[in-house]
Amino acid sequence: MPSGQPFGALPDVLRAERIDQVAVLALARPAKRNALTDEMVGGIGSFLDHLDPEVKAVIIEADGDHFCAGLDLNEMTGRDAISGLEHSRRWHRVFEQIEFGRVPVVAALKGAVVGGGLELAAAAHIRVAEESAFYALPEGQRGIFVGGGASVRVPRLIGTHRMIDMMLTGRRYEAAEGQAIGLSQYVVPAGTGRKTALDLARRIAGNAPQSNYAIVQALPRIAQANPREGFMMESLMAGITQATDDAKGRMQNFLSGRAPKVTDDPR
Ligand code: 1HE
Repeated sequence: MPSGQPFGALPDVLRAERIDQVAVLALARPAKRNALTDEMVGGIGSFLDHLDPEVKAVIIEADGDHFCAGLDLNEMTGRDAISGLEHSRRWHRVFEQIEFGRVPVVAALKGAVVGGGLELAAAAHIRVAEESAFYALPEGQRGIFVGGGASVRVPRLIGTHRMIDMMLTGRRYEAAEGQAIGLSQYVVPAGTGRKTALDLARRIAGNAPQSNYAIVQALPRIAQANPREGFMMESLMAGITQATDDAKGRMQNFLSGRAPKVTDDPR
């Protein structure tokens, strides 16, 4: 890996930095409301491919007032059906790297989280929304369909009926209502999204890697599995995680009074 490019070759519309065990990727195209070009989506994939093994959590945030205005519509006008299909599959590959990558991903949201921007956010594990955040799926108004995984991920968050309403009517959810229906886990005051995301990412980074791996890799699969296979997968992960020296040490720390109690809220 070239030393000057610890996160791979990123286009200038993405910016990456490392804060201890957390890698932060910023969408850096605020003049275009961080609308996603092919180059940006490829850059997100490259960033994830080049994560240092020391990195234990990732934050995706955005410059400017808006998280992301979705797909850059300029890049869509000339496509035929097959290149449109291939384009969608490329987004799927990169967003799958987010959802099923090595480390948990926290998205720090504000302003527009729309179209492909919501698809990107939905691939993250934790969404922190500033009060300015709003969500919409304007694909119906643009004459197209979602293509970055929303039809799979968004119904899991809010139910198919709400997504149908968003797409048919252009309904927009504001931050508080978005949190209430499951679009984000947190709503925080303006200007504090990055700090909250970093606090959460540091806590995630402090967990045992085997637990984080099981949570990110196994939990979503168990949730979609037939319960018989789900229970078996759960037992396998339970056995594997508790057999690690790391888990044994952590349990011993609690038993000898050296670990925080659940009553000690870390927030
Ligand atoms: C864009 C895009 C874009 C802004 N592609 N250029 N997404 C949408 O349909 C959402 C379209 N965007 C908007 O509704 C608004 O731009 C916002 C609500 C996000 C922000 O409004 P505002 O008033 O702050 O900014 P603006 O003046 O509308 O936009 C600033 C510039 O960004 C302007 O360019 P300029 O050269 O005139 O300054 C806009 O054209 C540009 N811009 N959004 C291209 N999306 C894998 S399938 C996914 C399918 C989708 O994501 S479809 C949904 C697309």
